Amino acid sequence: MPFNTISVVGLGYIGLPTAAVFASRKKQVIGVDVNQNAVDIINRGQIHIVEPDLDMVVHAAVTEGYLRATTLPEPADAFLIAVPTPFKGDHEPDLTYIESASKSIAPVLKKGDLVILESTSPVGATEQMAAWLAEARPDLSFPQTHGESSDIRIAHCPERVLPGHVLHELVQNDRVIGGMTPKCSALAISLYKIFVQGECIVTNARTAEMCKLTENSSRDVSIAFANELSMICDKLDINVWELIRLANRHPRVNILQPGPGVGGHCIAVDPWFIVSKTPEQARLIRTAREVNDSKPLWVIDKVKLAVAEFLQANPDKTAREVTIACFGLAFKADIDDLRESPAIEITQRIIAIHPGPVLAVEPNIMELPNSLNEKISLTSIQSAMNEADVLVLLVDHKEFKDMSKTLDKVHVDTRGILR
Ligand code: SAJ
Repeated sequence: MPFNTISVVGLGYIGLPTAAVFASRKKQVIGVDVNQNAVDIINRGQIHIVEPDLDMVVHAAVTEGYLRATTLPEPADAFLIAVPTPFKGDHEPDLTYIESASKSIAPVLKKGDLVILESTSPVGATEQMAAWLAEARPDLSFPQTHGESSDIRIAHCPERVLPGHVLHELVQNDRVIGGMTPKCSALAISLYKIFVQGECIVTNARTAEMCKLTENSSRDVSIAFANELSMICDKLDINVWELIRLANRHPRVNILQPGPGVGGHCIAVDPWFIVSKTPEQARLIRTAREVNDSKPLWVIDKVKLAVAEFLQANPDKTAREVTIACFGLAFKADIDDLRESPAIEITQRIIAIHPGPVLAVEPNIMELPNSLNEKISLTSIQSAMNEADVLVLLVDHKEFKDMSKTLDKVHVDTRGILR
């Protein structure tokens, strides 16, 4: 077997499940992370992130001795780099984590090893990673200079799993394999075939990089179309949810759903990697980002109008006496992930401008994040429905689905829950 030991660098939302799934196939897996706390938690058989069923798989992998975490890379036969690629300044991709991860594994590389970049990356990042590795290890040969005879094989194989369904999608999804040479791709396929049941489709590294960015940009543009429609329909006094339902009866139309904006760690970031490389050409992709990023502010204007409507109907009250309840804080339905959530941004803005009490309802969490917990209280659906004067519906969690039956209050419905 070519892979006795597999190292996964970056034990976050992608790296940890990937490490755990390799370990569940009885491979020796060394997980590497700069965060000592995360390393300690994993070595206790626990997890520091939220993903359904991941705790059980990690616990089994650690207790059976297949998965071990460390802060310092150790020799392995394959290295998968799954570190964050955020953007900096004017939406320029920040490759610092890939740079430090590649420099940290370089000293332990040996002839025959495979290095895979899994992090979502701008086009050219895999070649850049190969250059960093070659610079650190002049004694080894790399595909960019030695082609098929290189000592080290390198590929880009982007992850494409949906948060909340990671363990299922890791195994079932097709995988795009972008080797720097055909032999690099072939070795990467033999690695992924350890657990991937979907098809492994070969291309080159640049196309694989662009493919991942294209997938998320395609979704961002589609959501922007739905969000733009919602703002147009609001002006024209048309129910956008009904409109989309009707338009989608056309056999070749499939419009997505408007919302309060686009959250998560990927769709609101990845399109910028295309825009920053080709600003002149990527006009639609940039505009989609701007439309989606502007949606929370549009929602805030609607909340101000809703408060004004309530005050008009209740002239004995002042704004200080108006209670607003925000329903949902997560970045999408039925998960507890609050990071990069437009619902959080909107709730924070409401707290900043509204002089009266603000309540938050989020059935998927037990306590509020630090950014909110001193300013508002976490409340049950029922008490928020009773106490609030204005309801702001931000996430279509399943728990909110039958609110419409009892709702006779002023509200802003950003997800069409009450349609
Ligand atoms: N959203 C809408 N309307 C919709 C669909 C989504 O407003 O009709 C919003 C959601 O509420 C959320 C945001 O978009 O705020 C993103 O949610 P999502 O479910 O579209 O995507 P993510 O961020 O959870 O995961 C995406 C996935 N990419 C695609 O579907 C193309 C996933 O497969 C990727 O692996 C992941 O990004 C990633 O890691 O890149």
